[in-house]
Amino acid sequence: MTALEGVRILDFTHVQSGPTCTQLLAWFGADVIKVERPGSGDATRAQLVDIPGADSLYFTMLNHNKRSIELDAKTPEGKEVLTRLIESCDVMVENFAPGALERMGFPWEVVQTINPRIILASIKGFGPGRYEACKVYENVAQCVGGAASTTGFRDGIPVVTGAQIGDSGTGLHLALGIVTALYQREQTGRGQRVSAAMQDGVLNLCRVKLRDQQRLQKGPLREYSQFGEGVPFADATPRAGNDSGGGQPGRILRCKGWEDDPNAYVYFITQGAAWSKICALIGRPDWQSDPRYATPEARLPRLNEVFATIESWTETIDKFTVMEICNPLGIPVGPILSMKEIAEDEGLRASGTVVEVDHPVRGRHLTVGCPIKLSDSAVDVRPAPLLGQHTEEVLSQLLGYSADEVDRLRRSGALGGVPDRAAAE
Ligand code: CAO
Repeated sequence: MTALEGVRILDFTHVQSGPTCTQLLAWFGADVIKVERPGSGDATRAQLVDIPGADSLYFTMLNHNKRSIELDAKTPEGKEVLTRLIESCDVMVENFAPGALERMGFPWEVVQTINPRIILASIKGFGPGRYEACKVYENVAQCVGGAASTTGFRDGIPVVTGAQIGDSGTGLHLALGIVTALYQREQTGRGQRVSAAMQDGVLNLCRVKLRDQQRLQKGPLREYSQFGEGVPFADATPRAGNDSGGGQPGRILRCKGWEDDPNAYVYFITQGAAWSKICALIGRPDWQSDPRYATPEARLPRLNEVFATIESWTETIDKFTVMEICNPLGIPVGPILSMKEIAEDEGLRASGTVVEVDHPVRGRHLTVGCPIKLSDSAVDVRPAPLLGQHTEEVLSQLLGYSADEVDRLRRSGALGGVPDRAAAE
């Protein structure tokens, strides 16, 4: 048995943010039925295509373990099917542009009337207010949520991060909202609306930067490199390069081979508790007792010198050796792993976080499995569905349509053309 067995999700999501949410729910055992526009489906199926004729990795890596049906929800017949789906599902998830669901004729009031137990979960770019009607993609969310203004180096332009905190991050927030609402429904018997705005999700992940904004009003941020460099602070949390976000100063330091390998670096944290071990390791035992270096507070104006000295040691060995030496000593470090190294990482494969999946059209491909491990709910990562692969199965088995009725719906154009069954089998 899986954790969400018996929970049925009407998955009206597309692109990245919504699909990451419903994929998590599918991995936890929910029956996720992805509703897609006939003929084209989720736009990501055809984006960044690497194998002509096959759904892109963009799509296949975000839609594992789901079923797909083709349905034009704007035709009368399509609306009839959608209404039956709303009746029989526990959760409806969508991340259309603001107002799209309403234009389709399915605002919350209608959805709730059709099924008072349903949970309607939505992702939008912004919450209520000035920008609520705007469309938003990942990098916009990173910019308006405070990530870009605080990422990068002080003397450079704002930078967005490769971690998709706007899309996948908000999907994760929404998934938590959904299971929380399902839990509340156990007590009340009622569904509810769950909303997650991408700006809010990014800001939630940038919480420590809003912390620093307030600390700044009381004085300089002494753990930021610019403090030691004597560069005055302006009135907003600055970009802090690779400075550690917490009270334990850290930096990215060169390791052996950095001249040719763009990832021959290690993140090194000078945690107070490990200071004596660090001093011994880098050949500066005198720093343990020297009052200019002995305490974290005394070191703050000297971080550039401290890290340059540590780097003259890390430069002599490779990043994995740094980790092997430092870990037993309790010194927190981390090698900068490339995507190539991550793809080949035996530990990640053993834990099921990096998985190989067989797709009926594209063949074997690599994906990121479920990053959350439940001891009593095993995850079996299955390939993403082909467009409309389960249209007839869902209509007949779940909604009880007869073959004649399905035929009528297909002729109306609400279900698209005949699915490519050969490819699916
Ligand atoms: N049947 C009938 N119509 C369908 C349909 C279906 N099965 N699926 C989608 N549509 C229609 C929608 O109803 C909408 O029609 P209207 O414009 O007439 O209302 C239309 O398709 C386009 O939907 P959209 O506006 O959501 O898509 P878009 O490509 O224009 O915008 C995006 C994409 C992501 C910018 C927008 O959906 C959005 O802002 N979503 C909220 C924020 C979000 O999730 N962003 C992250 C995306 S991942 O980077």
